Amino acid sequence: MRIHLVNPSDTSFGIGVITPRWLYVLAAATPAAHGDPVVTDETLEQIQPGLIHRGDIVGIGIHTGNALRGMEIGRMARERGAWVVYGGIHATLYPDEAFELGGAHAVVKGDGDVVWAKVIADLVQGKPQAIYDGGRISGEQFLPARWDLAPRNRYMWASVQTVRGCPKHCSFCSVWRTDGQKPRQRSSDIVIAEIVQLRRLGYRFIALADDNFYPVTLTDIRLAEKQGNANRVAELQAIRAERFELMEKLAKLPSDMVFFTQITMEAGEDTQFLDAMRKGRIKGALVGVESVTAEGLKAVFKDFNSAGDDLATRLSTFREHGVHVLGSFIFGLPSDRTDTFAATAALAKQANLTFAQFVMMTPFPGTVDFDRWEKNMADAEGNPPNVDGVPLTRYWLIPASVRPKMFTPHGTMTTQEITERTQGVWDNFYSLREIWIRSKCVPTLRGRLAFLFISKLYRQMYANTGISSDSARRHKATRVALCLAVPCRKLFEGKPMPELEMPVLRTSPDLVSIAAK
Ligand code: B12
Ligand code: SF4
Repeated sequence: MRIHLVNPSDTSFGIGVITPRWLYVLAAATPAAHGDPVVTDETLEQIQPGLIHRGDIVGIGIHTGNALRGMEIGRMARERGAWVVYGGIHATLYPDEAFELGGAHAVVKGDGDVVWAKVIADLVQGKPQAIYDGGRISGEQFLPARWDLAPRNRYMWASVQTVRGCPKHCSFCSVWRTDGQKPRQRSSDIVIAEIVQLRRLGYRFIALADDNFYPVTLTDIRLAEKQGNANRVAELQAIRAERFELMEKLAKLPSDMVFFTQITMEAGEDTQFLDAMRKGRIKGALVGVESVTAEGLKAVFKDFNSAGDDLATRLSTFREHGVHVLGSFIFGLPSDRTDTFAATAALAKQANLTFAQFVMMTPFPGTVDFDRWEKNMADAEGNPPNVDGVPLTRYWLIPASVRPKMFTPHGTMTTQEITERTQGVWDNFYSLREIWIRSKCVPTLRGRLAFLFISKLYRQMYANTGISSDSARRHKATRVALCLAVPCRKLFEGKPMPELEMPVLRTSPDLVSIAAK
């Protein structure tokens, strides 16, 4: 009996940008008595059905975007006589689909780190429960991943999670509802130990795959102080101190390492935090800008973001303190007008963004937007429109070739218009001329060329994740991305450092005072 872990994907590039962390965490959660699991990441290559035998256990992790492919794999595995188990955010939200359409014997909801061993034990006995609730485990229980099982020289970035959960409540995001609003932080020593293991293996570039790397803002602390809530102030300061401690320790790692994370814009008013990020070589961060207008931000419950002139200043502050920004924007919000596209493109330049992504409004399950949309879609009898018999409100089950590109009709623009204008903003931001201007952020000619390659790869890979305006364009983008991926990956390679020691870690006494400021 073998255990398989499969990360589904319709498209395989041979090279992956970021390691799908869950695969290697679940590998770590697999009891040693069962041997090393067979790990298949379909973003690299498709699964070989012949590897799966009667009595094997096949664990499949799905998010909404790859759920349909995941269910195809599950049916195939079940036909071959294997036990089929689903996990991941989509299975957590829609366990019934995995049983009805994906050949599931069991579904794990929530975190898999602790419960996976019990699932395996039950399957070995031939007595699985239908649903296992892995819950929201504490930061100390997060398992370090089995990086020794990741194929060598196939990924550009490894991924390590330092905190899970986010205190905000953006309407388009499911994280605060599924992962919770209470930050669950891992101890900095455990995070550093995992990163040291990765550097020993030759990974220089690490994505800190956090929901929000800045879970406590200065405003949060000020508010708690104003309310005279001493316990809350102490709790927030402890979380903040832990962040500084982690960044101090990152700074002690080899100087060729580069980290990237996801963060809210509020960090732009906390220059002490940005300076610590720079020192810790967290050289870039995805910042959810979402909209350049105050109405747009209100619509997505993100009015803690800045708008107007203040927005460009806030974003530029990151860059001034040595942190590059990948700005993330949403198009298709009810308040968007035809001039929003040009205004967004102009802001992206004015704010000195190094990278940007422009996504189309999509109601993801588990979000406030989805609940609202699902209600609005129903007719008088409560039935939503459908495509070939599949309700639009289960759009992920509609084959990609006939799946609509936008789901929320816009008041003043057609879907085609929004798609084309979105595409125009991508083309403009990633034109050779614009990339070359931005590449000035790296000092050498070689570096600038590398920047150009990576920018083009990013743009092409993104064109494949649903925003492209037609399938011919999507296929072309996949071909170009395939050609760019191999040379790009080489740029990320590091010489393995098998002798690398854990840095001497001594908590600096300054940290307590930093946190208190
Ligand atoms: C890092 C990250 C990224 C990175 C890296 C992705 C990668 N290759 O790993 C980048 C920036 C590239 C990215 C891109 C996108 N992402 Co993203 N991402 C995340 C983030 C913050 C962390 C993922 C992670 O590594 N977690 C750490 C691992 C260990 O946790 P995990 O995956 O949840 O797995 C645990 C459990 O779910 C469970 N489990 C998972 N699988 C299985 C399988 C089995 C068998 C079992 C038993 C258990 C199990 O056990 C695991 C361990 O506890 C999540 C938020 C989140 N909290 O999940 C969003 C998230 C997954 N992303 C999301 C989205 C929407 C996207 C994009 C579509 C964004 C966009 N608009 O373009 C793209 C899609 C990319 C693609 N084609 O796949 C959504 C998905 C929503 C949904 N319903 O599917 C999330 C939930 C965030 C959100 N805003 O709601 N993402
Ligand atoms: S979009 Fe970002 S800030 Fe908003 S709830 Fe999700 S993780 Fe938090």
